[in-house]
Amino acid sequence: MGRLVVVSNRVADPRKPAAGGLAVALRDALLATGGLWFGWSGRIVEDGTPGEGEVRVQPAGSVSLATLDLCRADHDAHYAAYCNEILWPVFHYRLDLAEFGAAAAEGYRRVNQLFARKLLPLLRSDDVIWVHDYHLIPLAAELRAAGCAHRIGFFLHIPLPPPPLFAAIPENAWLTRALFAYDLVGFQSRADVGHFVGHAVAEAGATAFGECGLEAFGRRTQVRAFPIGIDVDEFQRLGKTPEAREAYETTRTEYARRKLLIGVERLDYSKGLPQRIRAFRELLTRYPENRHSATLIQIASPSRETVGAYASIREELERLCGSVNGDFGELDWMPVRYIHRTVARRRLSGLYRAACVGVVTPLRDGMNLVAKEFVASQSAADPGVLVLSRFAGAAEELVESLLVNPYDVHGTADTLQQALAMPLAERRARHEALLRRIREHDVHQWCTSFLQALDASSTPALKPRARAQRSPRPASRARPVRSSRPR
Ligand code: GDG
Repeated sequence: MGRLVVVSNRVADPRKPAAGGLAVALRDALLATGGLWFGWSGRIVEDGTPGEGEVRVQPAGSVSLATLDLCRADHDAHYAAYCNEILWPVFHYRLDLAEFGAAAAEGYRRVNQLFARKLLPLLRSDDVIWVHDYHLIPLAAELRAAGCAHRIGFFLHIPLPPPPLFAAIPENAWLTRALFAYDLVGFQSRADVGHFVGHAVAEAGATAFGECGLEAFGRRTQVRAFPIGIDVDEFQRLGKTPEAREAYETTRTEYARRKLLIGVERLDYSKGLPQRIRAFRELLTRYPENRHSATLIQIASPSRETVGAYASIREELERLCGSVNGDFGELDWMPVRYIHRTVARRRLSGLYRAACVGVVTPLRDGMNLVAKEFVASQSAADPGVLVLSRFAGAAEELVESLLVNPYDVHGTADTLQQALAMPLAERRARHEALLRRIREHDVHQWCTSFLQALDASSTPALKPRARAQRSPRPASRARPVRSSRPR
């Protein structure tokens, strides 16, 4: 394989362990090929010109980091509006929260064009390009329109909704066509692949070829599921650090007479936090033996706080936690410990280990790495139980967890009770099977299998060069989509 070029909204120095999941995942491939990582710098130029931005390239060992500043108008239309107020809610099945608007769509396209224009001069002929996530769906189309013939893959970290929901996005035809500019499109789950294929066939008249090929708009692309994993060894090493041990010991000592349940996520409406607190209340109501004992530690790290929907979910969550504590708490027992802060990664692994139950109940999630981190952190001799939403991508793989419907508050409460009461032998058997699976499908296997599939995706354009992409609006002008309405 040639040099790996990664493009994502944000970049990180892959040598730094704190850089986070994606950086850890891509580190080996980037280092091995002397790769380039391209993305937004995180800087906003208040009075900059829309569609313009300065690129800085800096070395990070053998890897180059290229970052681009965005002006205020581009940032607000692309990231704040189209990404966070349209694609994120609709892709998480929340049409009710979407704030559709032509200006946002234009900004989204403008930033993707800017990314393409600034990336092109940095490319070498043997580069393989891997584009990440919903911020950059049209990037390959913009690159192709400028003559780029490189192999380009795309991975969507969040879910792809069923066809009728996707079709509600006014620019759905343009987005669908844009995905066909990639040689390989990867999703988190088989369900997501099914949704994309269903949409492309129904709306764009796509036809299947080979095992995972789809043909439309004069192009062929491979469409497959690549469930993302974690770095199990790295996470287990974190668990042995002094900070993790200290977090484990302190928590165990403080809650020696209690049974701990833990939830960890960004405070996002997709994560099902209010439903979880209601289920926990129901657990205390229906199974009174848990009073004075079961304690839910809920870490909800701040996220996208300027978006209205995030402020409301925070208020709702705080009200629900307050009412459970008010109604059930005792002088020496607080049922819910709600923490609206980011906890250091090393401490997290100690907290996971100290808990009897990991409560991972999103209403919708691409994969959910917390579920895998919880499993990796458990002691094999006395492991905790994972209670997992059937609507997380991880549910396709982690079938030995206790799967719940997070909308069913009573059912979730019953399952929490089952988890708290599970005999040791069953806990061990389930944990062993889960750990084996997350080891087999860890983040390195995810990265390697995607890049191998991209390398093997001999799916050249059916025509010598793909046609330039049309404007995102109006969707009805984009041919050859048969209809932009859901069927
Ligand atoms: C997107 C998709 C997909 C959380 N709170 C703290 C903290 N975290 C860390 C967790 C975990 C990560 O953030 C969250 O990952 P998830 O996968 O659970 O969810 P998203 O952030 O929504 O990620 C998701 C993922 O991309 C990867 O493709 O699985 O479906 O939505 O690693 O540990 N980390 C620290 N303190 C916190 O308070 N240090």
